[in-house]
Amino acid sequence: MSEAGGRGCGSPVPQRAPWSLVAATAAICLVSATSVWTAGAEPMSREEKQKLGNQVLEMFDHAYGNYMEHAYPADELMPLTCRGRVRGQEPSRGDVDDALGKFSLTLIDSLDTLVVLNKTKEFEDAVRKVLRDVNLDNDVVVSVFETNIRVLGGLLGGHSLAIMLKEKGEYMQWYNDELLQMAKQLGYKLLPAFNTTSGLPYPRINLKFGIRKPEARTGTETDTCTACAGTLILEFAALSRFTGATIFEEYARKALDFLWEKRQRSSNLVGVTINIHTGDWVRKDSGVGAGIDSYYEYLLKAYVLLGDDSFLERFNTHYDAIMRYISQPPLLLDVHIHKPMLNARTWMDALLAFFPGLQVLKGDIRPAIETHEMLYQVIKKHNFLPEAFTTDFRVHWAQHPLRPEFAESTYFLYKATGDPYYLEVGKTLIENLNKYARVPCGFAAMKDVRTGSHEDRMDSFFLAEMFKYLYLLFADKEDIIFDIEDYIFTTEAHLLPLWLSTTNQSISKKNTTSEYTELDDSNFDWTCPNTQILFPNDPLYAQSIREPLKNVVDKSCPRGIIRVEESFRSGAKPPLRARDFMATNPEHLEILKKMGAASSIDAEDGLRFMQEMIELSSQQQKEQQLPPRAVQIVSHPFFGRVVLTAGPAQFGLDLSKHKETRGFVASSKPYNGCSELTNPEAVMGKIALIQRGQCMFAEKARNIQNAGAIGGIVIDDNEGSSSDTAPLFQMAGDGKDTDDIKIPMLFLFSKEGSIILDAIREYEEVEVLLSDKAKDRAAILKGKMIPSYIINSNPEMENEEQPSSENDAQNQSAEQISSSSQEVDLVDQESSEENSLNSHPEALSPADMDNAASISPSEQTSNPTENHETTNLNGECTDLDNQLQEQSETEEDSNPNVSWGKKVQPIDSILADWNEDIEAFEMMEKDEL
Ligand code: DMJ
Repeated sequence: MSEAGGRGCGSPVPQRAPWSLVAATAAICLVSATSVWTAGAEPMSREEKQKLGNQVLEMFDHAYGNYMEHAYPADELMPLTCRGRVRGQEPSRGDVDDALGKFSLTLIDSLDTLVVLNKTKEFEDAVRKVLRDVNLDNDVVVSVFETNIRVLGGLLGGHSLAIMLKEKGEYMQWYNDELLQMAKQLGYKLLPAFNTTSGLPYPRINLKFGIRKPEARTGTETDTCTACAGTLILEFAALSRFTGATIFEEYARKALDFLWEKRQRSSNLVGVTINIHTGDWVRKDSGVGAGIDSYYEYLLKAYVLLGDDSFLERFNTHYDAIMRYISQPPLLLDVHIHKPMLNARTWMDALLAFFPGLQVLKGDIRPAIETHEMLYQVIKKHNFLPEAFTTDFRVHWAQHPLRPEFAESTYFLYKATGDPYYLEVGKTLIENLNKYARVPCGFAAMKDVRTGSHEDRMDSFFLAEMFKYLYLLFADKEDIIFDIEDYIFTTEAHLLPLWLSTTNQSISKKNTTSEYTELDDSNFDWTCPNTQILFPNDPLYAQSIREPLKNVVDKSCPRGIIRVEESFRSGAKPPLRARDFMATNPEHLEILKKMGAASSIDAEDGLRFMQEMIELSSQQQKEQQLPPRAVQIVSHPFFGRVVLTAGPAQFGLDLSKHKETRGFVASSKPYNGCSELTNPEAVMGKIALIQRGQCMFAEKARNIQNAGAIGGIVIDDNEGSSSDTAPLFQMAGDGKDTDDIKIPMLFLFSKEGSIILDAIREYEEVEVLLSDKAKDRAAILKGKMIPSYIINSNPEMENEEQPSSENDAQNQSAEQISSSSQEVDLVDQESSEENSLNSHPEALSPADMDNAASISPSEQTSNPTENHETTNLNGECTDLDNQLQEQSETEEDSNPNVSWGKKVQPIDSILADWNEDIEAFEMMEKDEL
């Protein structure tokens, strides 16, 4: 979600009808407040902002350059294996793959980002490539929603900026609406999806064969998500208004009208999924995140772009309901549409991070600041926003596919408040991306924010959205070659010009079913000139809202969060929550007895209590399991940048309780490790690589341990298996006592394993770190004289950082070493829903005698003894993670395996090392991985 920067109140808006002017200024007049705004955080200098802006440009080049060099014309880059993701050639990831239509998705999604980032020449080249290479007629079943927001939106955003550039007279002089023609062709390909009695589109369509033909392999679905049906109007209306072909806008309006009619009338909420034939709600839970998010976004933005009051009225009706039921500041919690006082779950998903940005557009800043602050603290705890996290801020789903929503909200909050605090937030996002997600061949999604492990995935929205918002956050007006305030951002951050509101508008109300009345003034609350209300003359306004929430995440513990939640509610005694329940407490027993009997409120509490109990108990079951581990490649040219998700073993050294194990890897002979090793000299003191199969995991462990190995990595023998597509599992023992196995053992699927095997072939000496969580690069490079640009992945800093003398070198080294290591978070687990799309049972089934204790990802979690937060006797939260972390740091100091890092190196050797590392880094940058 998003909206362009913003024209100040009173600025002339040419070519816009009066109502459109109101809409546009309502949305963006907040910006006028920014120029006068100074809040608690230190202002950021122009130089610093420019430096950060340049860093964003460099990062974009790294992502886009690697895509173009190694993946194009494929849809997406696989940044770990440095190749393109071609649908059908990789194991299916389920619905996620429905975005891939063999139409060079990343290139199309990146088009208007190139212009925003001032890369006009590259834009011109990219447009030529799209026109030359992209085929929209492939026999592929794609998601209508994703194709609309990413491809249709990408083509329209590209067209919008192409005509802007052409008009300026320097670039794109040859352009003759070719992107628009492609967009129109694609629009017609999507239209058959709307062939339902309701007018809601089918969720998928075959680009070549449509819906109904037998070859289409789709058209049998009955349900779609609300966002899927309700996120079309901006692109479809733009297509109609650009081309004059009214049909697109009409279809999108009809779908929106139907959703509006189907809203739950007493709560004014909509569910997550709906039957496209009957209009019945299939999932009756309702939130602002996954499945619904951009439906709300598009109602408000349709009003801004099209100036149609009915959209504002609908948005406001829904918004009131959201603020009444779902908003539980600083949380946003899903509820049931029929029983909106009943929470539908105890966790939140990462997609809702767009909502503060939408609230800025609406003009409701206070809750936007609160939710954003809460999200930022979750990010500070885990470096990224996990896909889902619980109300007590534990990880629920551990992945993070480099989603842009939080950056988007940060940008809008900065525009609205001018508070430099949000620039610092952006700086942290940049640092974390470089530190934890950057790999030699692009940026890799986080497979698990707790371990820091990567997934071989760089989604196109990372280029479409993340870099735009980050760049715009630090840019001044003169840093952008056009006026961003003349455009609205789609949900994929594609730019559509506001002048469309006055173009071909006669088509807009044909065939719509709803009747609209004149809007009363309440619909325009918070719009210009109400900045006085938004920004009372208190320069610390935003900070004063954030202040009480400063420690909301750190201070929370499973019981503490209840107090936090409740402290935001007023009035009656809070209901008993499952997490608080104690069977020994007579008061609790009394409340239980009353539930379901006395009143409807008690009944609702009872229902919620039961639901929470079920969820809690399944969560507790999961917490009996072990979480995934990390294999981090630390030797050059990887330098800790590549982190692979590994399965733990139920025997051997438990890496969560002990120091990590670091060593060079060596293949064992026989490779299956099922008999005494014939190459003990090769594996002695090293981490042995063994192939899965032929015998028990424990037997392999004993054989390599007897040969002197300090650890073992079992690599799956099912070719092509990957943690991206198969649920991870723990290696079980052999049913006997395994106490004799002292070394750590980890499991890698074949794809991750082959990254190490390829590295050995290429570089011979490959050193890895086995741990519960990827370690900070500065700690990994301890004692190595490596320029910090390698650690920070910012080549720009090369000149600044080179030490001129031995002393300088030593100081620099010390500085790097002191960099903090990551927090340890042991307790969280993924839920079964997380990988329901990704699970490949065949990859799991043991093809041999390995008795894998197969667990679904939902079951991957930590030992209960590893609970990271507890309540001490004084009722305060204590953080066992920190204690464990401290403990492990102390142990590390005395660890002979890492003592090499402290040895004093003569200067010649330091410089030799350094040169070697620089060379390696340069090679790496040339993608010789
Ligand atoms: C993007 O494709 C769009 O922002 C969409 O609305 C939902 N989220 C993804 C990125 O997370």
